[in-house]
Parts: sequence; C-alpha cells; structure tokens
Amino acid sequence: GSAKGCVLWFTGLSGAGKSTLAARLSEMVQAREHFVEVLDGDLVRQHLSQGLGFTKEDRDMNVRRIGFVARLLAHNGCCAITAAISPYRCVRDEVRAMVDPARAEFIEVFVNAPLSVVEERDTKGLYKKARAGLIKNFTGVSDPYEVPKNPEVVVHTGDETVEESAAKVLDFLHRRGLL
Ligand code: GGZ
Repeated sequence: GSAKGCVLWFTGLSGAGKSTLAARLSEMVQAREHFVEVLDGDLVRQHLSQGLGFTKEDRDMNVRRIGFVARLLAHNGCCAITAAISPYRCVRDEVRAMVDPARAEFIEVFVNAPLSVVEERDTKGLYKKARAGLIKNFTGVSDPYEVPKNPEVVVHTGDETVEESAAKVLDFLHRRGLL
C-alpha cells in the first residue's frame, strides 16, 4: 500500500451510523493490506476519555484527544478512522490543522442523517430520554450540532445502505491515491 496515512474523521449525530460505517470501512481498508485503526466514541470514552461528560468543554477535550492519537497513527502511515459526534466545527478544524499534509491527509466525512430519521430509529432509546429531559445536553435535541461546511465526503445514511456509504468513502481514498 501507499506510505501516506490518513485521518478519516466521521462526524454526525448519535445514531447516524458512524460506528457501523467505521467498522465496515476498517474491514475494507484492511483487505487492501493497509494499516488501519478505529477510534470509536464508545471505546474512547471508556479508556482515553474516561470521566469526561458532554459539556462543550468535555466534548472539545474528547475530540482533541481523539485527534491527537489519530494524528500519531496517520503520520506513521496508518489509516486512522474516528467516530465521535464531534459537534463543534471549530475543534474539528483544529484537529484538521494538526495533521501535516506531507505525511497524511485529513478527510472529513459528514455522516448526514436527518434528525427525524435518527430520532425515529432511536436504536438505543436515547432520543426518547433526551426529549423527556432525562438526558441533558443531548446533541440535536438540547445541544448543538454544527454541520460541516466543506467536508471531503458526505454520506446520506438515511437513504443509502452501509455498503453504498462505505463504497463512497473507499472511492474517495482511491481517487486520492491513499489505497
Ligand atoms: C450526545 C450522548 C450524550 C449526549 C450520552 N449527547 O449513540 P451513542 O450514545 O453510542 O453515541 C453517543 C455518544 C456520544 O459520544 P461522543 O464521544 O461521540 O460525543 S462527542 O464527540 O460530542 O464528544 C450517545 C452517547 O455518547 N451520549 N450522552 N448528551 N450523545
């Protein structure tokens, strides 16, 4: 494979399909014999960001930590896939700026599923709890989500299958010569 690494930065609402897509893409990249690592929101919050909550300060800290590790991996040729809501544009741009373009590419993937769709699915029942006021500061309900302005890739997980969305991202990596 190519020596250049990448950060595949997924951003989107809870339940939009970031983790599913990250896992599928990881398989596809691995199948092309390229080093790949997934930094998934759940595991990160269990280990790297244990104790952090969902205030703006805590989310920003969480996203910066993920960005720091993703950068280390990508600078060494790995494809680092991240899957956190990362709701604030400013901090996403901050982690983008940490990546040295000579060593790796930062690819922002907007996992764009409308709130109506993720709320209707509500696979974990979190939206219902958020609407009932049982979870405070819930992204999309009582906390902001800032839509990316210039993402490299947009996937519409509300009307695409996982395979279709994953193929879009993989195609982008191919066209950039990263696989
Ligand atoms: C948003 C929350 C919240 C609040 C708990 N707001 O579907 P999930 O459950 O597994 O994904 C969500 C996850 C979000 O953590 P991230 O690390 O991705 O967020 S951030 O990037 O903003 O730091 C959800 C659950 O944690 N969860 N409370 N208030 N999501």
